[in-house]
Amino acid sequence: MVSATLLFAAAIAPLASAHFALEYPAWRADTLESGTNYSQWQYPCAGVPASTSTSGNRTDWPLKGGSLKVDLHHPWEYVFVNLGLGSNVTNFNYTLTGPTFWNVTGAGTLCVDLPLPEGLNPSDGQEGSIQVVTVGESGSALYNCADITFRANATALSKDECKTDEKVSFVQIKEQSDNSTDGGNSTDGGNSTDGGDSADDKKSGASFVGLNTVALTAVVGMALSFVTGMVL
Ligand SMILES: *[C@@H]1O[C@H](CO)[C@@H](O)[C@H](O)[C@H]1NC(C)=O
Ligand SMILES: *[C@@H]1O[C@H](CO)[C@@H](O)[C@H](O)[C@H]1NC(C)=O
Ligand SMILES: *[C@@H]1O[C@H](CO)[C@@H](O)[C@H](O)[C@H]1NC(C)=O
Ligand SMILES: *[C@@H]1O[C@H](CO)[C@@H](O)[C@H](O)[C@H]1NC(C)=O
Ligand SMILES: *[C@@H]1O[C@H](CO)[C@@H](O)[C@H](O)[C@H]1NC(C)=O
Ligand SMILES: *[C@@H]1O[C@H](CO)[C@@H](O)[C@H](O)[C@H]1NC(C)=O
Ligand SMILES: *[C@@H]1O[C@H](CO)[C@@H](O)[C@H](O)[C@H]1NC(C)=O
Ligand SMILES: *[C@@H]1O[C@H](CO)[C@@H](O)[C@H](O)[C@H]1NC(C)=O
Ligand SMILES: *[C@@H]1O[C@H](CO)[C@@H](O)[C@H](O)[C@H]1NC(C)=O
Ligand SMILES: [Cu+2]
Repeated sequence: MVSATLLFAAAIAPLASAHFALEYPAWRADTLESGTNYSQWQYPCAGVPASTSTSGNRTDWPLKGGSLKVDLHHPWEYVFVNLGLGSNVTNFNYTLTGPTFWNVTGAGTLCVDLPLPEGLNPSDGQEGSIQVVTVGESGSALYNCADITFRANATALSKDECKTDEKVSFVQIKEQSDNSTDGGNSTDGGNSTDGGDSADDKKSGASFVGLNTVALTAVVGMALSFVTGMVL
């Protein structure tokens, strides 16, 4: 006889394994660990409070932007990386995946150097938090945050430390700049930058936080598709 608890456990296990890890900068806490009340489903930072001088992780990050390393577990997902300034951030109002967000294909490690949006010039010692959001096909979202201190003496990860798995790549989702009905009329050469070095788009770093929020509203109902997807 199969108990309800067992069924529940069986359903939860693939869910947990499908979540993602933020490897660098160090996340606020290991939100994949069992026995905590953290949940990656929870906006804005999986229920993990910001680090303080006595608790949590805060990583020195270069003044012009630094490395980001995530471990993704899905065949593909959309990824948003947002930044907020302050020591206890509530407003993640800069995007580091500008002007939009990425479509990442392949499960595994993705490591990129992310420049700050133009015009954002934090000072040495300025604190902030990075929020990484992944959105699945159904629109449900997962969150992890890392706290940072901008430092003049901080450096990006070395090439050895920052490697993207061969099977992992991403494309920038195109900005919907105009109205022209969306039917394959791509006269603008829109070849989205691919993998590797971060997009040096001079596109104003316009904030797509709004779009982000829209995409993240429907946080329901994904569990089942995950479960079936991962179990079968
Ligand atoms: C800090 O980062 C480490 C390494 O990523 C992680 O294992 C730990 O859970 C994080 N949080 C705390 C509070 O140490
Ligand atoms: C999780 O929350 C419950 C209910 O608020 C609390 O009793 C428990 O101690 C919390 N567990 C941890 C690991 O914080
Ligand atoms: C950070 O902000 C949250 C929400 O506004 C608040 O509950 C928490 O106490 C703050 N933490 C610190 C260390 O100030
Ligand atoms: C982001 O929010 C901070 C404070 O919450 C504010 O000072 C800053 O001007 C905002 N920046 C943008 C680009 O909205
Ligand atoms: C994102 O990539 C996945 C798999 O590579 C694909 O199925 C999906 O259609 C892509 N989404 C967009 C908007 O390009
Ligand atoms: C960078 O500067 C900060 C503050 O002055 C210091 O705490 C830290 O150890 C320095 N880091 C390196 C790598 O020199
Ligand atoms: C987009 O389409 C709407 C409705 O058709 C129109 O009112 C608006 O002016 C258009 N905007 C641009 C930039 O073409
Ligand atoms: C593509 O766009 C141009 C300029 O707006 C228009 O003249 C042309 O008819 C469009 N072609 C198709 C196939 O929609
Ligand atoms: C994108 O770039 C690649 C390599 O430069 C090229 O082979 C491909 O045809 C381009 N695609 C489009 C839609 O321009
Ligand atoms: Cu998942």
